[in-house]
Amino acid sequence: MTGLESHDVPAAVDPANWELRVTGAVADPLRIDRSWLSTFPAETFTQDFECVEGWTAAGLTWRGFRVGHLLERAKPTVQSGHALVRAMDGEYACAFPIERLASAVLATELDGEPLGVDHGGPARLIPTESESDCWESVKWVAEIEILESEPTDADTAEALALSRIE
Ligand SMILES: Nc1nc2c(c(=O)[nH]1)N[C@H]1C(S)=C(S)[C@@H](COP(=O)(O)O)O[C@H]1N2
Ligand SMILES: [Mo]
Repeated sequence: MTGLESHDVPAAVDPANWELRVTGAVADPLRIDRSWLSTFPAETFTQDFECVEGWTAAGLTWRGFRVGHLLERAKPTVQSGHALVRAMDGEYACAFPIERLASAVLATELDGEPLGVDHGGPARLIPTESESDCWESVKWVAEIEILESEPTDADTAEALALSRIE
């Protein structure tokens, strides 16, 4: 019991073959597997999660890796100001200003256990600021694409989340 709601896991989500790619406007594109990810400094924090559909999960304790540490390895170009975080299921993607993304955590544990696939494991993005939208908490993160201009059509997360209301 986490307090999070349960949603279907899309068929394309395959945790056994998970890796995270950092692509786009970077000097060094990365493919990060679980063992490399585990060498980055980890941090733990507790937050409430509130969905725009009207439910809240109180006091979730996440553990994971600050996205900024991954971006330091990839070296975004000086012109890059945006990023698109894509889920393993293909269609779902959420845009961020790069500074906000750098402060987010890629969580691999929830409440002291490995994050299960039902709640976005192996890796779920958790923005660390208090003001964030539920659809920014991207489950099954597979790719961070660094961009020099703000994505429009590819940023599907808000519309998909709002389409679930009523
Ligand atoms: N890949 C992906 N991530 C996603 C979503 C989604 O549909 N696909 N929905 C978002 C929304 S709107 C919410 S409220 C939470 C739901 O998280 P839960 O399934 O763990 O309750 O996931 C967020 N992350
Ligand atoms: Mo949501």
